[in-house]
Amino acid sequence: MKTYLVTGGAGFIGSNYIHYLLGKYKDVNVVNLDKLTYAGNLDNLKQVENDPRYKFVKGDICDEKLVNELMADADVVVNFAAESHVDRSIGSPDDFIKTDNFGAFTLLEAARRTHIDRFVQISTDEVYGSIDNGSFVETDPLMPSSPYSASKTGADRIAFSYFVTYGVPVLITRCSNNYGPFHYPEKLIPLFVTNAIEDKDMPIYGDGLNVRDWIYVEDHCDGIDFVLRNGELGEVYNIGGGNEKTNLEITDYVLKKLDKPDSLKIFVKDRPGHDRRYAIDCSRLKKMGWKPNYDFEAAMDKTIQWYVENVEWWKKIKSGEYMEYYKNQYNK
Ligand code: NAD
Ligand code: TDX
Repeated sequence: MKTYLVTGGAGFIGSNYIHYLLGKYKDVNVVNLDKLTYAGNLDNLKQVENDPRYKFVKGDICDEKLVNELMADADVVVNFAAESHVDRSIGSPDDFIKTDNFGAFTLLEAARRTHIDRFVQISTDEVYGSIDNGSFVETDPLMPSSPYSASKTGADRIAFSYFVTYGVPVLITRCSNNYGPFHYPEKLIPLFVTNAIEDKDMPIYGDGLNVRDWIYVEDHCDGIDFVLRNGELGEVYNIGGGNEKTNLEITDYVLKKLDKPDSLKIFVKDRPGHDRRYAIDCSRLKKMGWKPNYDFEAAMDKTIQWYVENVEWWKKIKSGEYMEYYKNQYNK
C-alpha cells in the first residue's frame, strides 16, 4: 500500500487526480493537504470523502511542522498546490511567490530529510514563455513572463536543484491548458461556459487570437501517473493535448454547443503582458509510449455537459468573494 501525499488536492486538477488515483488503483492511500484558498473546494471530493483510503488535512504547504509530519508517512508526493491564476498574479503576486516558491521549498526540504520514492513537481508549459512558431522541448530556455509563470519556474528549478544537490527523487511535468469538471470559473473555459449558460457576456481579452494548447484534465492525470511510473529521476516531461486553439475558436465552440447568440462575445482590454501562444513538443513522452486518449471535441462536449448538469456546483462559487474579484477585473 503506497501513501500519496497530494497537495492542492481540493483544486481543479488535484481533485481530478485524486478521483483518477482512487479509481485506478486499489492499493493506494491518499492524503490531501490543502489550505482551502478561494480555489480549494471540498465539494470536488464528495464522491471520495468516505473512502477509507482517503484523508483530508487542511493546512499550508509552507507550514514546516505539518509538512514534516505528513512527509514522514508518505511514499509519493505530487505537488499541485499553487496560486494558479495569471490575472490574479498580476494584481497581487505575493501569495504566488509564497506558495509556489516557499511552499515547494518547504515540501522539498521535508522530502530530503526522510525517505520517499517519488516527488512530482507539477509545473506548467507557461515556464517557457510565448512562442510564435514551432514548439518548446524540455531542454529549451525558460522565459516566463507573468508573476505566476515566474513563480512556477522558480518551483520547477528548485525541485531540480533538490534532485541534483540532495538526491531527492524529483520528476517535473510541464502541462498545457487543462479543461474539464471542477474547473474554477475564473479560467477561460469554465467562465465562458457558465456565463453563456446564464446569458452573460464572455469577455475576450485583446483580439482573441492568443493560442493555447488544450488537454482534457483526465489525460493530464494519466500523463502524471505515466511519468511517475516510467520517468527518469531528475527529468522534465512536457504533457500536451495537441489541440491548439485561439480563444475566439474556443468561444465560438461554446456558443455553438449551447446554442447562444454571438452578441455574448465582448472584446475587453488585454491582459498586461499577455502571452501570445503556448506550444510544447511532446515527442519525448510519445516515444516512451504515452499519448492523450481524449478527442478534443468529444471531451469539450463532455465538459460543457458537466457544467450544464452541475449548476449548483458553480452557482455556489459564483457569489461572494468571487463576484467581488470579477467586478474589479472587468470594471462592470
Ligand atoms: P487551482 O487553483 O484550481 O487549485 C490549487 C489548489 O491549491 C487549491 O485547492 C488551493 O486551495 C490549494 N492551495 C493554494 N495554496 C496552498 C497552500 N499554500 N498550501 C496548500 N494548498 C494550497 O489550480 P489547478 O488549475 O488545479 O492547478 C493545479 C496545479 O497544476 C498548479 O500547480 C498549476 O500551476 C498547475 N497547472 C495547471 C494548469 C491548468 O491548466 N489549470 C496547467 C498546467 C499546470
Ligand atoms: O475572461 C477571460 N478572457 C480571456 O480572453 C479569461 C479568464 C481568459 N482569457 C484568455 C487569456 C488566455 O489567453 O484565455 C486564455 C486562457 O486564459 P486562462 O484560462 O486564464 O489560462 P492561462 O492564462 O492560459 O493559464 C492556464 O494555463 C496554464 C492556467 O490558469 C495556469 O494555471 C496553467 O499553468
